Amino acid sequence: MTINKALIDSFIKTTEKGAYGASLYRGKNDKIAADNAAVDQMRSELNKINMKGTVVIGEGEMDEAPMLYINEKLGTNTGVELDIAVDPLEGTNFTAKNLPNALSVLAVSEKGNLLKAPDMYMEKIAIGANLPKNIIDLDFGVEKNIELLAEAKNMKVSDLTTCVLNRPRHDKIIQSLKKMGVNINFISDGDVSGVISVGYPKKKIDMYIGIGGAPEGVLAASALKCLNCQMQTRLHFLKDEEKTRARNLGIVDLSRKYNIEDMVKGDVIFCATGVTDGDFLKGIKDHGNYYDSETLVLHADTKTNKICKNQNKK
Ligand code: VTB
Repeated sequence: MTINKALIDSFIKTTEKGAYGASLYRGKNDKIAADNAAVDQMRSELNKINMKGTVVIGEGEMDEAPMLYINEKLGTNTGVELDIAVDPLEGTNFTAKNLPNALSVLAVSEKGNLLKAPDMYMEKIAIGANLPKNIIDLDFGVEKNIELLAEAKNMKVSDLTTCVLNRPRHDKIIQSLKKMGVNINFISDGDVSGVISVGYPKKKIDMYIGIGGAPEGVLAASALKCLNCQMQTRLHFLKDEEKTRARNLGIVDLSRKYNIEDMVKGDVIFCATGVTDGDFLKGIKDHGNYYDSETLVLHADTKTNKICKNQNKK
């Protein structure tokens, strides 16, 4: 079953509002205030939608997050049952410091179709569209994955570009890439947009690789599904307590490798609105009585892939 197309406008409005809320805190050096404003705006908009919505990826458990917590019910409690993954402010640092690439993001599926990813780390590898299925695999290691991709794209390894989150935990990956002469596009945060960049050839990112947040992984997988790309992930546990949390969310095989279909089943909608100007989208532009926004809108079943530019009343 396809998610009703008319609902898409409501979800666009939701990330627009989230982004607007966060934009009020651009450059104010207050990550928490920016995040709270995004959450607040997003939640109030979601509650206007005619749906029986449930948060499956959100701001955390009920006892730690007053709003948009996992299992929170959203909407007017009429109509279709939907699962909702939110990252009201992806890039709290970017917003606080007024740096590029902060986004307000959500993904929506029918009930039961999104992986309930716990708030912990996840290994991620992603490549673009029109490549042989399942050529990459987290177990192959960096070298083999790079060689296979170069072969499939008929490119020299030294002409490939990867996107990597700049963290000490990626030192080994970075060393391997350097040894092979692969170009690296480092990002300081925001791996949702990092992963998605493989879906847009103009961005010239051939592969995304590294460890980032698991919730962000499922959001990125939702976008890549709409873009016919490939991604594989695996939860990355630092503590035993995280394993318990994963089991509590229904995950049985803790070392499972997930392909996109395992994380996002059936139809999916993805919306991301720019908070600060970025690689994909312009940020919120405040004109006093109204504000401009740019939203990346993806919908699997209708193959929607567009940037929606709106003028919004406050
Ligand atoms: C990751 C990444 C996010 O924060 O969660 C990262 O997925 C946090 O990583 O996109 P560290 O613990 O290494 O700082 C983001 O970059 C931004 O929320």
